[in-house]
Amino acid sequence: MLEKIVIANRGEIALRILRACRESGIKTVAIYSEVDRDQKHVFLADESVCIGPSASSESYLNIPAVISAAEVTDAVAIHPGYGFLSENADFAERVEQSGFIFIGPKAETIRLMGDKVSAIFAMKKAGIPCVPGSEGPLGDNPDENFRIARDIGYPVIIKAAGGGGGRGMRVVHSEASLRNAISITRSEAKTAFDNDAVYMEKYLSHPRHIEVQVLADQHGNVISLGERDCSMQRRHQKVIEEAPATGIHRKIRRTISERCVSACRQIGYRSAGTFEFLYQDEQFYFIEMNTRIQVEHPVTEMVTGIDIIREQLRIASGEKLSYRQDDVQIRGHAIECRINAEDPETFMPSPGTIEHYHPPGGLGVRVDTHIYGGYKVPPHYDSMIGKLIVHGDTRELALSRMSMALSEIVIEGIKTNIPLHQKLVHDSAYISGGTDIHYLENKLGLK
Ligand code: MV4
Repeated sequence: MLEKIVIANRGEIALRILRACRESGIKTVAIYSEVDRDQKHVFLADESVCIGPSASSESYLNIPAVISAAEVTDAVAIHPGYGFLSENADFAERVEQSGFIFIGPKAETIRLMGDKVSAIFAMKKAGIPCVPGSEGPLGDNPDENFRIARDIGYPVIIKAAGGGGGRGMRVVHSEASLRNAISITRSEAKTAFDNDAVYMEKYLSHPRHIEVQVLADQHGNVISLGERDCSMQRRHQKVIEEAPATGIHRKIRRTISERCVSACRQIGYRSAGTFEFLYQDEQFYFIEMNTRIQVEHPVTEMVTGIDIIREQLRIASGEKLSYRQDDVQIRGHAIECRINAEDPETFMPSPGTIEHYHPPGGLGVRVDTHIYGGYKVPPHYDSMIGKLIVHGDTRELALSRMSMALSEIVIEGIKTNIPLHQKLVHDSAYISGGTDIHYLENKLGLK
C-alpha cells in the first residue's frame, strides 16, 4: 500500500479521504490555505502544510505549491478529491513527472475526456450510445451546418468542446438562429476555454440525468457499481442524488452498466470514473465522462457497501480491485441531500460562524461533513458544507429516514438549504420518482 499521501483538497472530501487512508494504514498530509487552518482534517492529519493565501488560485489551484508539499513531506502520492485540480490533465502529468502517483486516471485519459468532442468520439467507438449529433467539431460553412442541423432535426444544442458541466451551451429551435448561435457559442468558448471548437447535438427536452460509477484497476479488472439519478438540480448544481434510479427496468440498467465496463476496458481506463448520461424515453445518451471521485459517491457506497475511496487508493498502489462484478449487489435505496451554506429562498451564499451543530443519527443515516460547533464557513470557496446520506431497504424507507434526519439536524449561525430539502422530500412528484432535470427549476419558478 501507499505509505503517505497528500490530500490536495479541503472540506468534507478531504476528511473523507483522510478516513479512508486511516483505515488503509496510509499516513496523511493535509494542505490548507491561510483561512483553512481550523479545518477538521487539518487537525486529524499526520502532517499539514500551509500552501498559500485564501484565494484558491493561490493555494488549492497552485500546482507548484501542491507538488512542493508532497516533496517536503516525502509523500508518494496525491489525491486531488473533486473540483480544484482533480480534472486538470497538466497537473496529473506534472505530478507523475515529479515522481509521485496521481490518484486518478492517466493524464492522457483526463485530457481525452476534457475535450467533449474527443470523449464522445472515443465512447461512440467503444459502443456507448451517444446523442445524435455532428460527430465532430462544426466547421465554418453555414450551409454545411444547416444541413447537419436539418439531418438531426430541431431543436438542436450547440456545445463547446472545452465546456462541460453546463458551461458553454446554447439551444437552437430553428434555422433562423443557428448561424448566430454557433458564432456566439464559439466566441464565448474561445474566451472561457481557450478552445473555439463547438459541436451540435439533438436537444433532448425532458431528460433525467443518470450516471454510472465504474472502478478500474491497473490489471485490466473493471467493475460497475451501478447508476445514480442526479436529476434534482438547479443551475447545474446537484441538490439531491439517489441510487438506484427509480422506474428504469433492471435489464436496461444492467445493459448500460455493462457497456460502460466494456468501454473502460477498451480505452484502458484506470481508477474511479463516472459516465454521465441523459435518459429520455427509455434510452440512454452519453454526454460526458467525469474522471474524478464525485460529490455524490456515497449513495453508491451505501447501496453496494463498497468504499470507493479505498478502492482508488488500492488501484493507485497497483493492487487489484477487492471485488469482482459478481460480488457487486445493489441493496436497498440511498438518497443524498447536499447541505449548502446559502439562503434557501435566494440561494445567496451564507458564510459565517456555525454557533451550534447537532448531527442527526440512527440506522441508515450517514453525515459526511467537516463542520463543527464554532467552525467558520469561509466565503472563498464552494458553499457546500456537508452531505446527509440515508439508506433503507426501500426508497420509501430512505425518504422517511431523510425526512426524520432533516428535522433532527441543527445548524445555527448561518443559513442553510435544509428548508428546501424538507420541502422536496415531501413533494409529491419527487416522492413518485423519476422527475426530470428541469423539475426543480420549474417548481421554484412557480412560486
Ligand atoms: C444536453 C441537454 C439536452 N440535450 N444535451 C448540461 C450540462 C452538461 N453536462 C450537459 N447538459 C445538457 N446537455 C442535449 N443533447 C440538457 C443538458 C442540461 C442538463 C444536463 C444534466 C443535468 C442538468 C442539466 C440542466 C440543463 C441542461
